[in-house]
Amino acid sequence: MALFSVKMRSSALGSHISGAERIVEEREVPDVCAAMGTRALAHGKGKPDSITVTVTAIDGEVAHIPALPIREAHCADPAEARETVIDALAPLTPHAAEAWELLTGVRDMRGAILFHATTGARLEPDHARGVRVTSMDAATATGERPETHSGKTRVTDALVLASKVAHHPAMLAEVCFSDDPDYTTGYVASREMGYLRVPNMKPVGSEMGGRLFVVDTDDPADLIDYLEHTPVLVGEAK
Ligand code: WAQ
Ligand code: MG
Repeated sequence: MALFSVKMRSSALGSHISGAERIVEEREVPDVCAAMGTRALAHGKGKPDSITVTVTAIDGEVAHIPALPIREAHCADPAEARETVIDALAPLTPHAAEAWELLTGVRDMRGAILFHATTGARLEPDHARGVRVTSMDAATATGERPETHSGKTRVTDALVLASKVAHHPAMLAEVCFSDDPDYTTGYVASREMGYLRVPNMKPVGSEMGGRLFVVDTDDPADLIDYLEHTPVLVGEAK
């Protein structure tokens, strides 16, 4: 069955306010467009003066992949979180501690760092922006009641992204924490370890935040194309 990508972005005076993306069946397209418009107008960051909704038919089949299973680490403070993340990365790269330092040192990136597992070098073409993962949605979002999806949580969004990311063979692991000063739980994820939630990755009130992908490839062009463009629907955990 043909599916459609629906993307929304809103801005005011040329600066970005919010964005959203869904992959849905044709009959859901009108409701999803309406819901995105409503959400864009109600966004806490302010009233947009421009809302763009783009609907694109997806050519061919969309890959369905399972969600990573969720686990929880117990970390009392950022020092324990650092240890948990470095322990998780250590079997995959000799540069695990450098990956942590790099991730916790960047600011205001829109995308993710690509971190070469063998050398610790950065592979993303634009270091200020990073690589942005798009073209994914929760498979449960398709169906009779698109409005049930509108309350999707931060964890669901992160799990969908992490599951798409982990699925690529050149991807060894991901580490993420939000730049939202009030949200201090991050995660480390991979095909082997699943999605491990890591509390207290940063102190409350900190504006640090970012994403880092530990990769095993010398030429990331195919990987970047997959992350940016290959449509993926993420189903229930296996
Ligand atoms: N692709 C790549 N990188 C991204 C993307 C994307 N689509 N969206 C955000 N980033 C990067 C960017 O550098 C942000 O600063 C950083 O990730 C954090 O983004 O289970 O909310 O959207 O409770 O603030 C984790 C939930 C929530 C953990 C992460 O990230 C849990 C979150 P945010
Ligand atoms: Mg954020």
